[in-house]
Amino acid sequence: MSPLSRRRFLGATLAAAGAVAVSSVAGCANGNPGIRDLGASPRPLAIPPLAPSTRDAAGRRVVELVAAPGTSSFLPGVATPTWGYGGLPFGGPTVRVARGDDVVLRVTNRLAGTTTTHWHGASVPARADGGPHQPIAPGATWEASWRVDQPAATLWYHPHPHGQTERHVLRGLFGLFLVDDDIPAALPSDYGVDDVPLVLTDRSFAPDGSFDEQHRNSVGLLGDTVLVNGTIAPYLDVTTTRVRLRVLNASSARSYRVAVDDEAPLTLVGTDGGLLPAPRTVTGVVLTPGERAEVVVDVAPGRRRVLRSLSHDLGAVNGVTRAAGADDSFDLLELRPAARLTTSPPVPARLSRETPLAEGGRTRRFVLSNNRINGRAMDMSRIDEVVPAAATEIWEFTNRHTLPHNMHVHDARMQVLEPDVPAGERAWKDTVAVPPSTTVRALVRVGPHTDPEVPYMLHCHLLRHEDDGMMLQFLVVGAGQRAATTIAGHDHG
Ligand SMILES: [Cu+2]
Repeated sequence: MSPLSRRRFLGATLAAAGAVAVSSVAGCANGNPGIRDLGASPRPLAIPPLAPSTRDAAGRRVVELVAAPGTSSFLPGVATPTWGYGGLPFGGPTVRVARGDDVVLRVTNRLAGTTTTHWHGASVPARADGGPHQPIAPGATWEASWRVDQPAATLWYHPHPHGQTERHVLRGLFGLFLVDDDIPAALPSDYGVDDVPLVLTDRSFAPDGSFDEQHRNSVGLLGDTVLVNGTIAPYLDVTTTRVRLRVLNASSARSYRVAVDDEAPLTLVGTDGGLLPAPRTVTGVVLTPGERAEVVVDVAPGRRRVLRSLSHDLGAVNGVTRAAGADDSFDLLELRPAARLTTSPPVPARLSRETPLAEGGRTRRFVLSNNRINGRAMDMSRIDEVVPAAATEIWEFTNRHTLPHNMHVHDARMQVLEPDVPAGERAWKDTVAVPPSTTVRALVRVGPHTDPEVPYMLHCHLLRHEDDGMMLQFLVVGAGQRAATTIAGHDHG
């Protein structure tokens, strides 16, 4: 099959059954509509603009973001009501900050209802985290400020209102949040040229052109149309021999296995929390909702390559893998190298210089079942865990459910303990997949910010599950701080 045909392929099951044309009817079993072949001509990939910033009198970098409704045109001649940040009708500008910056993020809500803005993956004080305890009322402006002190990473921002996250993100409230530090100069880093953000979302459209927000399955809202940075069937003109792709899964429920052509080697250089200690050659990277990966793809003059999502195994049973979109294979982006390319330097053999987390702290156990954690549903007034700042602990997640889940820990630096991966090679994570009937153990370090009254969140990042209450609250405390036992005066959303 030609990678240039831009045909979308069904997963193995339907393809084997002879269902060649993608059909939403055929795919409806288990709530997966499949990926539609729109027959769309490829169009240039939209690149989210960088968010402008100013310096205030104190030298702080100030970024203003306005969340507001807009109208987008994804399908020719079809107007879709959407939400966006920073004047974009859908999605948001890329916020870019550097380690050591004192930053101020000022978010104004021009929506009809309350929202919040969470800095996913950022090490921030709990009051600046943007979770459900920092609501922004319609017309109000909320300010978050902190000193950036974490390694270079591809983070993102999105709403986190109590019970409403899926709807807010689905309508278009998400953007990238890039942290820079002294990145090895040899990694491609010209934003939008050889350092390219790819925000993966999937949507289905109702007959009136609006997003379909009704047809959820057990995993959440699964779309039949893939948008990369809001573009359907995108291509990218490439002018260098290597391109770095920063891939974010900003979807509600769909997981992707990002690959090039048919599993050609690609170079993984970073995960959620930053660069790997050393590059890894892989044939694909699975991203569940909220996860990121940075990959470097080599290209040759004039030879097109196709970034695709391939079917993969989420370890799920009874067709649940299908409900998370993992049976689908489809194109994401066509790379169109020019006839003459600028030669990029080789990928450095050493990337992150971070000291790996040390084992030895206490273990906390979290059992996932029925969209609950340890049998409990989210309660905004209850403190579930109190964690000492800067301790390294082992957090053990056991999925006793038939559904895939993933666990996002706010404010945390995480390294998953994999038997085959030596300590010095572990990736930095903040969101980890926990397939059914498995236990995932991760080293977790929170802090240095402490607050004995305002909690951070631990939750499933499949947005339907999060909204259903698959979330706990934890406080991070310093020596001598007395943790609150309940939270009064919160906004129930
Ligand atoms: Cu879940």
